Amino acid sequence: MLESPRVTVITPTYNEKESIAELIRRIHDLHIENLDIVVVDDNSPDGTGSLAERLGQQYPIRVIHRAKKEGLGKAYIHAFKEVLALGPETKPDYIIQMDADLSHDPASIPRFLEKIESCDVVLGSRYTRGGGIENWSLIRRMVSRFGNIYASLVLGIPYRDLTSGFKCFRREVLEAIDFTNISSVGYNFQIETTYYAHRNKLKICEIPIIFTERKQGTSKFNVGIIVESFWKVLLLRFRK
Ligand SMILES: Nc1nc2c(ncn2[C@@H]2O[C@H](COP(=O)(O)OP(=O)(O)OP(=O)(O)O)[C@@H](O)[C@H]2O)c(=O)[nH]1
Ligand SMILES: [Mg+2]
Repeated sequence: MLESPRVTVITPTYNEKESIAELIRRIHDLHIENLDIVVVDDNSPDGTGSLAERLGQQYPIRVIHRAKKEGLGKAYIHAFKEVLALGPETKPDYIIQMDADLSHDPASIPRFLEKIESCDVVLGSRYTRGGGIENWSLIRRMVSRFGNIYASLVLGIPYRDLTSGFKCFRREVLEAIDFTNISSVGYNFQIETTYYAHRNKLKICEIPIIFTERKQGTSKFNVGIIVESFWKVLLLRFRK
């Protein structure tokens, strides 16, 4: 029998001590073979990093500790590089990225793994049939909707949810991306990885997800993140 693919789930954390244990437990309870979890913590003042270390005694987790908060884009790039540098025996075939605040439901992971068999990148999409958002204010919905339409028009790419943070990549896709080109810290990071995959003529698929607003912890959403996305999408459009 063929061995099941190796899967690594990466989740960045900054002050997520209320949700990280439940997230890890719910991923683990899916009983997916050959699955590892990487937590990338930016020295959370609430102790998420040390809590994740303790959870590592019970679950297959690796914790990357970074010295200071630098935004989720930097945290992901750090984790991607570490995972891609593993030896051939331990390198994952598929890499899933998801938020740690339970806005992304681990129960969707098997659908990502099914879809990635026939695609290079799978986007968890809130704006495709069957997808949606629970408990977001009208203003947050409008910002997200507008941001997606704007990015899709400026970049000329047809996907419906470009800012989603719940995604799955074949390892080769991440190997082909030059991360030195990526400087975004906020949602634009999500747009950039998908844009580079699109430019490399890879097959990008969307599956519906329901995004639920965080119930615990504090939001890191701010105007700076929106402003960054707005102008960096333009820069991206005109970059060779
Ligand atoms: N390591 C690291 N993780 C971060 C950083 N900023 C955000 N995150 C994590 O990235 C994920 C997404 O960030 P969120 O703050 O949930 O962003 P959001 O879902 O747009 O907004 P809210 O849920 O309203 O806060 C969460 O798991 C955060 O803990 C950061 O600077 N460093
Ligand atoms: Mg969130």
